Amino acid sequence: MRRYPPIQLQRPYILFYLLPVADYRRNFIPGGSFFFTVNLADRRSNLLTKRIDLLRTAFRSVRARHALSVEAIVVLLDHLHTIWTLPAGDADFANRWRLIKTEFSRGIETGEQRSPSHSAKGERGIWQRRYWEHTLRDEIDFERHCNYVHFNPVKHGHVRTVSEWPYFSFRRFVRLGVYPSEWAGNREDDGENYVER
Ligand code: NI
Repeated sequence: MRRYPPIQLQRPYILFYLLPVADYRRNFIPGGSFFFTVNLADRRSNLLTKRIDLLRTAFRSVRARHALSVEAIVVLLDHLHTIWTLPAGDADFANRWRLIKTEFSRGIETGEQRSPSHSAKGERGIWQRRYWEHTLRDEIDFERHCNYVHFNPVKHGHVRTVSEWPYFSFRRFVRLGVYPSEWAGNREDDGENYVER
């Protein structure tokens, strides 16, 4: 009588495909994973995508000097949303943002309008000084905010389907097996209170 392999043999394959999905959530560190919304001062500006090269350089240079894991990011015309993980015991995201903003601004020709508070401190007027920070609570919160980040270009009406947007970490997530390439978003994760102006 012919013997068939036990069905359990298939399990490693299933695990192989499931693991990467679970893996990205494991990057969550309690008290060390953050969601940010960071805005340009001028909301009619498109400097972030127009000078995406500068923004990439600014991120690269801060990452060369400080531990910083960018878990997810979307760059829109005038603002960005991103999820960072910092090493345990180091929650100094403020300094990292200061460096990124300063380096980006340095590459932009001067002459922008400056608010009185920017002028008073001798700062450039490219970025809004304040930004939104939310410390992610758990892996579910982490996952929801990743979904929020990647759906954002559709939310803002820049593209009709998620995969059309060029400036975000979506393709990395597709490679990891987190999303199918035609991922249509998860509207229930598209919370109203993630601070969009
Ligand atoms: Ni947005």
